[in-house]
Amino acid sequence: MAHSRLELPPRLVDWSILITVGFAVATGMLTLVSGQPGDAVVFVLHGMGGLALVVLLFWKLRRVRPRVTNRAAWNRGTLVSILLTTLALAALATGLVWTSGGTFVVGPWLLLFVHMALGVLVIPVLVVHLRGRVRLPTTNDFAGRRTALSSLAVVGFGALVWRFQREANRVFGLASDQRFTGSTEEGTDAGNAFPVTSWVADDPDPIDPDDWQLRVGGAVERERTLSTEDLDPDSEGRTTLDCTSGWYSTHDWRGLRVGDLLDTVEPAPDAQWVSFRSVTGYRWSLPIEEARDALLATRIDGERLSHGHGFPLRLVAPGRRGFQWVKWIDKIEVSRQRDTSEWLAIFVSGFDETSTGGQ
Ligand SMILES: Nc1nc2c(c(=O)[nH]1)N[C@H]1C(S)=C(S)[C@@H](COP(=O)(O)O)O[C@H]1N2
Ligand SMILES: [Mo]
Repeated sequence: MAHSRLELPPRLVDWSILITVGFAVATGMLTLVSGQPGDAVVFVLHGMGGLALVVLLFWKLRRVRPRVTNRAAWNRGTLVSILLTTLALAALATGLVWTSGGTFVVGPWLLLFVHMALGVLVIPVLVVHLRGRVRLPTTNDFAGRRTALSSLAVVGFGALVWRFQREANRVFGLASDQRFTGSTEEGTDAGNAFPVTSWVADDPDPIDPDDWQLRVGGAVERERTLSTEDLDPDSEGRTTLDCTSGWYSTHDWRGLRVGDLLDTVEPAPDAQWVSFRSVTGYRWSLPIEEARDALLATRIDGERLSHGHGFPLRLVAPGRRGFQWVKWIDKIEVSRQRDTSEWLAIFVSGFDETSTGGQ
């Protein structure tokens, strides 16, 4: 069959969409653990991937439009396809609006969070959509110059439009308060007066400093238990908390350097990880060398840390995203292997408390 210049083989388009969606989802997930300035490329690639998807979807929708507009041609898969298209376009639109400085909230969520939720929802619907449809490409679909040229065009379009959007933002002064992560500023230098966020369900009762103890143990020479009087907040640092839901806040934090605390318990020579655990079960770990430079904060901009922000002790981990800055810490565990259960703990911590009548 002869193709016009603008007609690409359907399978080439479909596979390109699948690859690009995979790329967008993967880079999107990666942004959630990217917080160092050197990680900026992840956000850039994610944006370019999304924009490349716009061209591909344009091609695809042009092709399948008759199947949707003609009601007689509908089958069970049509609704799934429409749902998928809607989700994908909504994910692209919200991403585009957010990165152009659109800041509106949807219920309790910043638009960036809505964008993420839509992106995540695309995955299961895409899986249903693909069931029984996947046809492996023949060499003919991908053969030759046309494939190379159209791939180049798609990637080039993504990169060019991304560049254009940045330039437009600059000219019109849009999104000027966004960090490289896309987060916007909230309550910098305002002491405790910045957003209190719990990732899922953590909402412990205020901690009585007289009842609280910090246990430091695991792969160490001698375990230690500290009370609030033992905490000597002699270190400080100006650090940015950057929540993946789309805001950041920069403060002068004061507290104990984790390295100083570790020196007093003497980690085993082959210890690799330090896990910071909350009274709620929420936890996160850092490689031991990185952990040494992190801060266990008791104060913020000269104020005592408030309950909402993690009193009596919260982790300040430079270059890490907000969800890794554990609040209400009462346990520090040094270990040789990474605690992989933390990936589950950050989602489920806090739920058991509600079921036992706590708050
Ligand atoms: N124990 C515990 N620590 C936590 C969380 C949580 O839900 N439980 N949420 C994290 C998330 S998602 C963010 S963005 C920051 C928010 O800190 P803040 O409430 O002081 O702004 O705390 C992190 N630390
Ligand atoms: Mo967060």
